[in-house]
Amino acid sequence: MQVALIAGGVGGARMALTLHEALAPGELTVIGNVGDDCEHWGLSISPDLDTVLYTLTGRIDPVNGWGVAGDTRNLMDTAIELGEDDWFILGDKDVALHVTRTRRLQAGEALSSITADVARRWDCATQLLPATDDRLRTWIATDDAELPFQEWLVRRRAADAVAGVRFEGIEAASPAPGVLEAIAAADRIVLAPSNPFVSLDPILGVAGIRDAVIARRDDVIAVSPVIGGKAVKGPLVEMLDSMGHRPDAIGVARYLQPLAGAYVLDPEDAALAPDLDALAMRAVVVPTLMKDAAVRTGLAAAVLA
Ligand code: FO1
Repeated sequence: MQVALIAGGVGGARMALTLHEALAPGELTVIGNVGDDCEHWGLSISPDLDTVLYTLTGRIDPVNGWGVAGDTRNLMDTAIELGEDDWFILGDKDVALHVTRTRRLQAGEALSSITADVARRWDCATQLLPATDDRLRTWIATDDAELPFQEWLVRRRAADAVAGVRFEGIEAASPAPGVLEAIAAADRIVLAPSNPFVSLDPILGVAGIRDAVIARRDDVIAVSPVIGGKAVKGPLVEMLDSMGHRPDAIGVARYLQPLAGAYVLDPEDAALAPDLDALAMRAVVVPTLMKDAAVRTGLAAAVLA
């Protein structure tokens, strides 16, 4: 069975692991968000692609959900002594990946090629594709200013209410090699429990991707990133509210309605299932908090059924 997962953020990486564990090698393709990419200390960083790589290869820091487990901060400590910014944490092992990516991008290699090579070297049987090889950057509009995504999320701790989101470069961006093919060839397309505004939209907004998913709506299933009115991680509920959407699992379902014919709700939200009828979305109720292998197995079975 071929499965394409559209994924961003920590929820996207956990869903990738859920499907990766359930499927045979080579059956899963993850299409990852690059809108969160940034340059820091001169390094090219792709947090969402790296979080998938670290999660699928057993390297992920289980507490933060990003970065490498047990990583040290020797390089960072010295960089700070020398006057570099201290607000974005880069562990030593993580930096090694950014060094190789930066060097290879500067030599003219595509991000998709570098990502595939890293996945191969780390024996990752799942194919990981950036949505695009072109430069795409998410900007967050607040009442005072427009901020680069990581400055808004990490430096300012998502404290500023979101008035809007802009994807710099998206009009000119083309899908990376294999992205549209993976969507067309998939038996099942999964929209991860990711923030739809800042994790899914910068993927879906790349030329042709949204239309390719809509064309497959009957085979598309979205997993709610909201459980009991709370986001599993990140400022999604506040964003739903500030951007005029219902701040719960149905608010997200409405937003994804044109794309997905089925929607997974956690049992905590089972009472919301009838609301999906009006959206022509089939309700699937199964535990979605991917904290242990038993939940991941059950969620994968429900999504792939
Ligand atoms: N998140 C934080 O909250 N603080 C950090 O200092 C931080 C550093 C960081 C470095 C590399 C990386 O791949 C991810 C990092 N993240 C950090 C997480 C990142 O901001 C978010 O997971 C995603 O961008 C959200 O999709």
